[in-house]
Amino acid sequence: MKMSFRWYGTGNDSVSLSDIKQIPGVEEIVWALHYKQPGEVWEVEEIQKVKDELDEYGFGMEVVESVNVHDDIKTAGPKRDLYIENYKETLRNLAKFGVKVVCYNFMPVFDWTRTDLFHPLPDGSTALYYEKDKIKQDPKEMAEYILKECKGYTMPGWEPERMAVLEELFEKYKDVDKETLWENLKYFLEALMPTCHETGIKMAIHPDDPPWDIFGLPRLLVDTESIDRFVSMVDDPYNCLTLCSGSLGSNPKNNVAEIVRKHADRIAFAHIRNVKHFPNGDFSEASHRDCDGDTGILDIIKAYHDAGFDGYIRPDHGRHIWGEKCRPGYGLYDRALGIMYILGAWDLLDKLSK
Ligand code: DNO
Repeated sequence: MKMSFRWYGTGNDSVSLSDIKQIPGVEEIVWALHYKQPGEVWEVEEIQKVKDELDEYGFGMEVVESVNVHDDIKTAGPKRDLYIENYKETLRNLAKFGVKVVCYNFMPVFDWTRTDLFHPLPDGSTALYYEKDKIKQDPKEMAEYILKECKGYTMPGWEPERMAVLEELFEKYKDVDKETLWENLKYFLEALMPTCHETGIKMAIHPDDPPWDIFGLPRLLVDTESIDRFVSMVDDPYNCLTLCSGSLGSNPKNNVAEIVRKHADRIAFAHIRNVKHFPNGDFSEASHRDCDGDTGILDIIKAYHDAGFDGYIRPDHGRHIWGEKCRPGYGLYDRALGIMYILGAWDLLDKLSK
């Protein structure tokens, strides 16, 4: 496997490339042009700027997270084919820089959702938290709540520009039920596969987070059955998964290690995150240490190791520790600890298997 670290870019992240360079084992930076709107083409000159920065530190740029998918593609809106053509052009431009994996999601309207971005934990740190009762049925109310609670940070998909047109966005999805969303996803992927073969880029979908319907919007990739459906719906080695243990692991019924064993050949990118469940359905994000949560981190790492996984791995959200001021879930310290935990387990498995 190749260890990677997500970085939001100069001026857009409290973590610097020189900080990341000091974490043992990181080969790749998971990056994106965060200022780009869904549907826009990523131009060569823009990508070149990122490459120049990463080259200075000897980091690879093989994984992009994310090239976001325009709502017209998700809803079969009037400009879907135009935006698909733009997406293909972006893939061709990315391929010129050796990009191998593009992560994206097909969640309607929002990306991931939490009710508290800095929830205090008993050890004095804070973490992302989901309290069922705080999910407002009215998404507008929820957006206001999130904007108020999140100390100036936004969760992806909850940007003020999008919140300003929330009603319009909901209107677009009003006739999109789960089956229609599946069809639209299939249409998108079938259109992209020839470009993926031509460029050597794997499309790696991120599962829905949390893995259940919210605000009356359908969510597709939520459990083993839906993941089985996804991989067979477009049965192509370039149609892959970003297997996020924390997203799927938010539902205690999901056995993530089993999913890894079943679909290792279609996982291009692994997000490793631990989640602790409460009996009422609330959950808190936790440190990467296996016993701090319920996700089965060691089983998952073992499943990847047993499969000879040679894709990309990154620690996912960390807690906020040692007073660090950072994007929710994306600080330096706890993610660096996560890397050392994953590498510790991996190196031992390597040693034991020799
Ligand atoms: C959460 C992330 C997601 C992911 C997108 C992919 O921390 O893993 O926001 O980047 O869903 O498009």
